Amino acid sequence: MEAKADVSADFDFGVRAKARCDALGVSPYSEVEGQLTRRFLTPAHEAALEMLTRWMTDAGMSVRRDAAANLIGRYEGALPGAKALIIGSHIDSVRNGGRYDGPLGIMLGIDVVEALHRAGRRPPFAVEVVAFGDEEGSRFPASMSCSRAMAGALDPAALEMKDADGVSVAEALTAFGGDPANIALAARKPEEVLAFLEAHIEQGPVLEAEGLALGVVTAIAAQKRLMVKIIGAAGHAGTTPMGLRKDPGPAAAECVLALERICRAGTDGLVGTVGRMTALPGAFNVIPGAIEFSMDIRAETSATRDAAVDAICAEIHAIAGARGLKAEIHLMQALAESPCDPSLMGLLEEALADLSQPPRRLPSGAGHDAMVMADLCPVAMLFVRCEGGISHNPAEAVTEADCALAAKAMLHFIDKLERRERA
Ligand code: HGY
Ligand code: MN
Ligand code: MN
Repeated sequence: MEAKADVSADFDFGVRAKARCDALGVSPYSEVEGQLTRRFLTPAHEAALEMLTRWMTDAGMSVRRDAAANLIGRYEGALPGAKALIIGSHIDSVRNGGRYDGPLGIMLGIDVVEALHRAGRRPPFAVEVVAFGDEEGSRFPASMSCSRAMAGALDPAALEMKDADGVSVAEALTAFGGDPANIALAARKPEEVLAFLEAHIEQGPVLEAEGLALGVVTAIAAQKRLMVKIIGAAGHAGTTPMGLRKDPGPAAAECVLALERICRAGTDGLVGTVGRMTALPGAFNVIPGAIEFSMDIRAETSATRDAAVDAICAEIHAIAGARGLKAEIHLMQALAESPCDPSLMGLLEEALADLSQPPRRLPSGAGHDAMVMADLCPVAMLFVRCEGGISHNPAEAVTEADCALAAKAMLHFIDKLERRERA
């Protein structure tokens, strides 16, 4: 059964979503020529919001920004001020990232609203499309600060976190036109929100391996981010005999191997990553005084995640101690596993069935704003196949056909949500 909205309108429903992600993949929507780096509260972020504002307005939405610099397009339902189905994802990227991780979910939301608008449809609920500014945490140490603000779950201390240039979130947000002092105003009331739907590339190989375009997410993995500092003694690289050094470098290498060994031996989808490592002061001819590195530990349950973190931290302290060094470990962020709403998953599966798509359920190893929005309302996630499962990499790719299918599935989902709400 075709969705009630006339999706044969004269725009490439869903296909345009991919083209718009591509359009935002270059400067001025990227901070770096020749690649996509769009971090929170940068001029590239501003340029992207200005373009999204135009596209949301053209689609029939009123558009506003909240105190956390979230961009929010609203398409009123049959009764003004009705509860909203929020469709959204993030507009920020990792450094030298892909074009679809985040933006695709926003552009598909805009296409879906435009299809409703062109068909003159007004569901019994409003539909909002949201572009969250900070999901990746690629500028400041913590991530998901924008969806946390909207869910009313942002720790005010996060506003004091500083980027590599020593600029705090609060300072950058103020300069961007946000309102850190009143960040609480960004929090939505549960009674205002019906549900949250996020369409996102799978960022993994399962759908492609099974020849499927779409999948229904069951739950999002638990994750912890930690910063480790192994402290030794800086020294002259030429005059200090090997036996007299307090070099944190080899110790850090042992720590990374310990992390790998513990995570390889784990179950429950346990994974661990050291994504950033810095030698201080960082000169050819200086034995580092300290080595700092990040740890990203994830698993399908918090229990497995925490057991691995504890084991890894114990080994780090033992390795440092055995070498007469000191280890400092700071927890930067903890996100519990987040199940998707069973009823919404069912509606998504029915939508896939309408399109003759198998109802493939799968967990998400990647974090998403949906895991934070689950504090506010029931959430659902639709996965879209991506080439080779590649993501956080400029080679990230999707097909127009899959994007068009995802948009149709979202529209069918809205039809079913409407039927449920009217029952
Ligand atoms: O790290 C993640 O899983 C997400 O891409 N921010
Ligand atoms: Mn993402
Ligand atoms: Mn990402």
